Amino acid sequence: FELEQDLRRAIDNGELWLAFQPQIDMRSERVIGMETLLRWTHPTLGPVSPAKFIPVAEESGLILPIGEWVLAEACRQAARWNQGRARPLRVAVNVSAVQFQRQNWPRLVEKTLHQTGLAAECLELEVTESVVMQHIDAVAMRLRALKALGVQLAIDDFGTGYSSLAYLKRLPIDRLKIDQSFVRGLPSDSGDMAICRAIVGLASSLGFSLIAEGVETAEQATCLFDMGCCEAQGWRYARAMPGDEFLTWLQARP
Ligand code: G
Ligand code: G
Ligand code: MN
Ligand code: NA
Repeated sequence: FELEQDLRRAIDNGELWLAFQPQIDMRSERVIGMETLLRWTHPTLGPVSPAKFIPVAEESGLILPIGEWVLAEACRQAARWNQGRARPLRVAVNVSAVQFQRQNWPRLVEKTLHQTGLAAECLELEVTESVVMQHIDAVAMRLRALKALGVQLAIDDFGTGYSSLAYLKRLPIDRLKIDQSFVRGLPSDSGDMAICRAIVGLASSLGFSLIAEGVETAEQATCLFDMGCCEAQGWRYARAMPGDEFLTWLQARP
């Protein structure tokens, strides 16, 4: 409860901030975008892990105002970074089940794109399998409304939930994010190899793009690339960084 009280004040106090983790096209080694990751620096506790405060935010409903702020701030930053860029960056934002169920996301996204000037195709929303596999008809309708705005849709932590494949292929999903738990054991763990191959095969036959998360080593990157997964994010390339650091990092690349 104390954490909840503190979180309530965190937005106004400017204690929440965004970190951006680069996403890389492994073929060209170019940066193609970034995932937005929420951070909280508590005045006395210091950094509080999202694994700890996101559940508190979801249970208390605070994730709704916080999530609106994240979306607006991420779009605002991305729109600024994209000014004058030949290849605009894509910014990915995490949307939890509570947010998706309790807010009109198509309307919120439309408003935010309008206010920030970010091109719709430069915004990607990450939802989890649990979001898309609950209240299937209502969710499908919302996803189609979002897709109609021109944004991109990704399924986060893919492979850790319970997706109905028959249903998945009917949803307007652009990209699957291979969960980092399956990337960890590449290439030595035969189970992880099999799972990653299966996800790549599924994406290829159903027409989804792919990105692998948690890529830490050159071996993991090569392995994924050879399987047919061309995009990656992870410590092999860069950690999540505050906006100004991200921009410096970006400008230092060829
Ligand atoms: O970087 P990492 O420890 O920061 O992220 C932990 C988890 O918190 C991730 O699984 C991610 O999905 C979630 N998360 C990070 N930022 C946000 C956010 O802005 N909104 C929501 N709903 N979840 C987030
Ligand atoms: O949205 P999601 O739950 O997938 O958030 C990604 C999480 O993974 C964040 O907590 C982020 O800090 C973490 N992360 C990003 N890259 C790496 C990596 O290469 N290795 C590990 N172990 N964690 C990572
Ligand atoms: Mn994510
Ligand atoms: Na993830």
